[in-house]
Amino acid sequence: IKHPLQNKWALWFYKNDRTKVWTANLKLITAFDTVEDFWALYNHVQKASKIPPGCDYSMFKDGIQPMWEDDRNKIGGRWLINFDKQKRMSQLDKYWLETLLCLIGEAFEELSDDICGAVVNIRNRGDKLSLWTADARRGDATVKIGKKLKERLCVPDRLPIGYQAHTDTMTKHGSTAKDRYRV
Ligand code: M7G
Repeated sequence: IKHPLQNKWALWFYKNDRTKVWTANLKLITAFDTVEDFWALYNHVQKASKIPPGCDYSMFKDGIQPMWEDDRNKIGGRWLINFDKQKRMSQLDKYWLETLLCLIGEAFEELSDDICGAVVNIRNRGDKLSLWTADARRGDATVKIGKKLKERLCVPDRLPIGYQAHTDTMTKHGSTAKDRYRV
């Protein structure tokens, strides 16, 4: 018998095909709800550092699409960690795996219901990792989640990370949206 997870999760791939609209490039790889099936999937797919620039992986609770428009994301936001260009080879895969383990291992405990999923964006101008939560107005819960994420990823205290509401991100063109919270 396999070891059940508390939640069922789905892994998604965003393929950078500029001839299509953003949503059409988003593909569900598979959903899983056991520890064994997570590792089978993780070991089967390319490491984040090896997928082409412009592509993303997302892992979200089953039933939540990894986009701003989903009902469970639309009033939410994300904790965002930016990586220096040279960190892709040395660090990115380790951070992404630890983020996945935080999700399936329910590291956010009683705040689990606030968690929607996580995304890694492979970008030549600097890779990004983000943890998406359900409600950007929930300040205390959001800050607790951000602190826990930093702790689990061993992000040094001197490096603050920011949280942006999706409504701010989607209306911002060019430069980055303002931070609602910082830890
Ligand atoms: P990105 O891929 O999150 O970051 O957003 P990047 O700028 O580092 O590449 C790039 C563009 O993808 C956005 O400006 C949107 O046009 C589109 N996009 C990204 N996300 C997360 C969404 C989404 O959730 N929904 C829709 N409709 N478009 C999105």
